[in-house]
Amino acid sequence: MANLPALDVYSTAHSFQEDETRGKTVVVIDVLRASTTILTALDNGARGVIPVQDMGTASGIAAKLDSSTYLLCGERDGRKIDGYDKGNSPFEFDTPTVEGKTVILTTTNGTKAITRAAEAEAVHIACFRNARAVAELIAAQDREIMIVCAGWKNRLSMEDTLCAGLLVELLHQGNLPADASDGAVAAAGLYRTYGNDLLQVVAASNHAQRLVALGNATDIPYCCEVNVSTRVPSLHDGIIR
Ligand code: 3SL
Repeated sequence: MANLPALDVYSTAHSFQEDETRGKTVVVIDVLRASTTILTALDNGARGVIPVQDMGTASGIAAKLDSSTYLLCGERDGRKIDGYDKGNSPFEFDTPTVEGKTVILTTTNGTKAITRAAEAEAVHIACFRNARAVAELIAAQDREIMIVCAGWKNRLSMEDTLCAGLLVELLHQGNLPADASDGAVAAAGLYRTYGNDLLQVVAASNHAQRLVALGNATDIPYCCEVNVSTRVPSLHDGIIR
């Protein structure tokens, strides 16, 4: 892809200032599991996903909606929040559950990263499952790109950085420009090193191990499937569609 806009990779939900996003395209990645779950809910017919930072905001939004129209969903530290309809496993968001519903979602890191990017010109949600579709869309937008990995509690996550690297590789097809940002070079290098063993490397990551301990091992291979969806979820007026 020729004449690509400048891009950088940010390693956690808090590694950027909110006002830095203005005028730019932001791609938020939370492979395990918020961005994969958002994509799955929309692929399975959800009307939209409202990402929120905290439970108070989630209840406030729910209180204004007809209870038959939404699902209140989310996790803290990987566990479904007590009293919520669903947690944050993509397998909870099948068609019979989500079709026609608005999903209100609050997660430990992913929805924080998304809401912190809300001042951007465009905010897209990426994971392995839709990486190529996201790369094609952002390459066609003539705006500086910020790839934001959600990470885990302000620490880098292997799976999100690998997915950022895949996006960089798809965009630059192995030929990073001489002035590429350190973030882009590091993420692309990580992907080049481990991309052929994606599932194995992600399964060994800190967060995958946490999910396995919580009984969510089957989420990991699903979240590691690459380019199986052509949908690019995007945030508009606080709702991802
Ligand atoms: O951190 C997040 O936003 C989550 O996606 C974490 S979990 O995979 O649901 O535990």
